[in-house]
Amino acid sequence: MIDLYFAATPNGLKAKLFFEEAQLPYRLMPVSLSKGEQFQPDFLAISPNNKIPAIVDHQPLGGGAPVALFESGAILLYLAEKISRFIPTEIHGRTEVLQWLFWQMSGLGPMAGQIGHFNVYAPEQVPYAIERYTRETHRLYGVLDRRLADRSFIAGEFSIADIACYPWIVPHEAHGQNLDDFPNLKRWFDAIAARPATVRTYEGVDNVYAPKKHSPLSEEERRVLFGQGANPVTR
Ligand SMILES: N[C@@H](CCC(=O)N[C@@H](CS)C(=O)NCC(=O)O)C(=O)O
Repeated sequence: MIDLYFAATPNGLKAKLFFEEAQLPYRLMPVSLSKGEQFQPDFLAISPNNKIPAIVDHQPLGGGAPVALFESGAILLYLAEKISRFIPTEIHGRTEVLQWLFWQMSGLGPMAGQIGHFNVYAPEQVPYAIERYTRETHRLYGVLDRRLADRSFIAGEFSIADIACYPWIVPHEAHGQNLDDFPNLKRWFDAIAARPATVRTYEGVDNVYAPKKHSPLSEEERRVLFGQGANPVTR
């Protein structure tokens, strides 16, 4: 069995989407980020960066002690290698998948995360930040749109590159992006959205970046989520 430490955010949903696609048994271990459960010592022992997702594989390949992992890209790669799916072994195909996985981890995720933050959570409008991250996210959506012009999936067959990117396109409205501007990306997005595993992954999941549906964060939640320094404050 594999434990998935989870909250319904784009990075958490990446890992859940993998399990659903692979139909690999997993145990969902909810972590309340607004309560600061990510700072509990038990969780930090698994995920020292105090972030979800994290997994504990109690039956790693080759046996031995359970394997604990944090960082969604490392998790996707670990799981893909464990079941020999969603990443080719052949060098060219494998390299393509890895490049796009790292592109998501270092570009799309962090930049879209910033515009999501400034559009949805920032207590006041910060025009410079909104302009900067909206543009950069627009650029990144454009990169993906061009990549998808002549293919169905991001890198060869359906892979962990698609699994990594999809949850980061779901909140496109919160990113200030219109998918009609990116027709290839939109075609891919609609196709991934229709996959049964995607439907299962998102069942009962609220749009994390839909502030109008959510009650506003309390001061305490805001402090836990966005006010951290080296010495964590929890509730
Ligand atoms: N690079 C990390 C980012 C993970 C991340 O940012 N997780 C967020 C939710 S999407 C989190 O756990 N935030 C809680 C916190 O920062 O205290 C990954 O891809 O796993």
